[in-house]
Amino acid sequence: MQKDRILITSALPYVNGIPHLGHLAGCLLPSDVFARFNRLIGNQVLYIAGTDEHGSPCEIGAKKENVSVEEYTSKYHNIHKDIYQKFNLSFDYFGRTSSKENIETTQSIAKELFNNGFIEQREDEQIFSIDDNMFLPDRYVIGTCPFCGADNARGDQCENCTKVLDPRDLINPKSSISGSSNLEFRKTKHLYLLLSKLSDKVRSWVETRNWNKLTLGIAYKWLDEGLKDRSITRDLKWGVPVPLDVFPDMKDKVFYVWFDAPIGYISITKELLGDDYQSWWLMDKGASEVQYFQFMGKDNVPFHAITFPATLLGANENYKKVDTLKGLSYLNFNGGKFSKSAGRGIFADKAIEEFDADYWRYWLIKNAPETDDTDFSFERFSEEINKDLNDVLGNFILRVLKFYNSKFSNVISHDIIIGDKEKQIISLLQQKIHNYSSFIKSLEFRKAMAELRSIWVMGNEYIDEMAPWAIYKTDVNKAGQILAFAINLIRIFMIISQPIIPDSSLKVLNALNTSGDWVFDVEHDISIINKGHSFNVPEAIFTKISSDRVSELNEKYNK
Ligand code: B3M
Ligand code: ZN
Repeated sequence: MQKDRILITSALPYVNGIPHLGHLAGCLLPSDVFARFNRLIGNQVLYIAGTDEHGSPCEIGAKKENVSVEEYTSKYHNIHKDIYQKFNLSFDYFGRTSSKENIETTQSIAKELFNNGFIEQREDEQIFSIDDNMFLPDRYVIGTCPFCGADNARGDQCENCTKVLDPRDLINPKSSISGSSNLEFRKTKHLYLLLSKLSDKVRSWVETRNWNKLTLGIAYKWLDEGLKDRSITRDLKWGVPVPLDVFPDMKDKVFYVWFDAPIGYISITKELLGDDYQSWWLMDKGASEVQYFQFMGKDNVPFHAITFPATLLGANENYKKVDTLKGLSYLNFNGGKFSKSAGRGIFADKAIEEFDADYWRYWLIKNAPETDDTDFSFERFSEEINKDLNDVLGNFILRVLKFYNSKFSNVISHDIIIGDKEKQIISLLQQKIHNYSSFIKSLEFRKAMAELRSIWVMGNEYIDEMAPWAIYKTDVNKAGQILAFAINLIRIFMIISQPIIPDSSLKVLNALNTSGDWVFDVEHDISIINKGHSFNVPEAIFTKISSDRVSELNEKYNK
């Protein structure tokens, strides 16, 4: 079989602060399921992510913690990495955008853009805070909103009325860093990416994209409104320095974080593969064969559908660009936003202390915020974990294995007999596994999960209908055959569940002394475990979440 080459990137989470469940649900987990699935069916996968480490929030975070920015970003990079490992995210590499590879790659792409005439230097006026001794990024200027009168509107946007603002619009502006209103306009030079000049190139490229309606809608909205030239540098110390050999009067400037962050996808690949990165990223070096999937929160879509492709198109047409783009909505907590300051919501480091990764993975993928925001509550979480993982899946597995082991032994001594009922199950299962795979391939995770759950349900229906417990009293051999067939169902169920609940699947597959290779042909796979094959009965696979526990959790995380 011809292997596909699949490149997968997950939006790079900002390094400042601890990730919450929303970050996992709305980007990282779906990308991991997709990566695991593709590996499972035999494709060649490269799955890349990392932390987005530049921008003023890191400078400010470091100041608050009284450490250097390097120490600060390293500390949080490690926290992110550790948490994602605990959630079993299977990145081939988890890098960082502050790496030397990213600095080099960003600088060289900027040079290419400049040489091709797509970068220009312009002089601007910008707010300088005399007491902070720095130029203030727009969102660090706060004041009264001229539209709705809310205090504390930010210079880029008013959160109250959502109007997009210019810091000049604010009434009584002050610095959100020091609170000082000792501000003035100062002239400063910046590099502009000439998106207006790149617009036709981007449009022709977008026209070749086989994207969904939503993504195309966003892309054309931007294109139709006209792409505006964007400043891609900032007056900050922390960031990718502007290369002075090409831009000699740009001392003490760094690139804007959104300019260097997506270039991180390329540089993180370089860090992992060295020169072999080319076969994934350069069209004439093999990347034309690659299918590239990007996962991100919906607010990141314009950057991935327009500005990053524009950057690459302007630098060198030979760069691989995204084929399929999956933008996801948000996860809410009990109807509101996750908020650290308000003590609302559970953050990823705590979540994984409360429950095993598979519980979270199952729930968050089943309820992936695909079309709408998803609302998390411990009530819904426990209800679905108890029903689906315990009653449907876990119970089926344990009932069958325990019964066989106690009435016969842990070595199979029956043939796999395919009667009418079994025939029916085989063909339905074949169909459903096909549907499940198609849904994952088309990134429809909720539909895939509904299919998976309905596959699990087939196990219980089979033994309820065949009633080996009752038959055992009159026909011991027949009861054994039914159970032996059911044991093969368990094997198939766990093989296909691996991308979602890898730990539990592996535990059961190990107990069955069987491999986790993908099922191509149910008719063949259904008798892999046959006479002479031994198994162990695993201890409880999942544990129910009691209503007392739910109250405790609400007490703890929803003050
Ligand atoms: N760090 C935004 C976010 O975490 C941003 C994504 C960068 S992707 C190159 O939502
Ligand atoms: Zn407002």
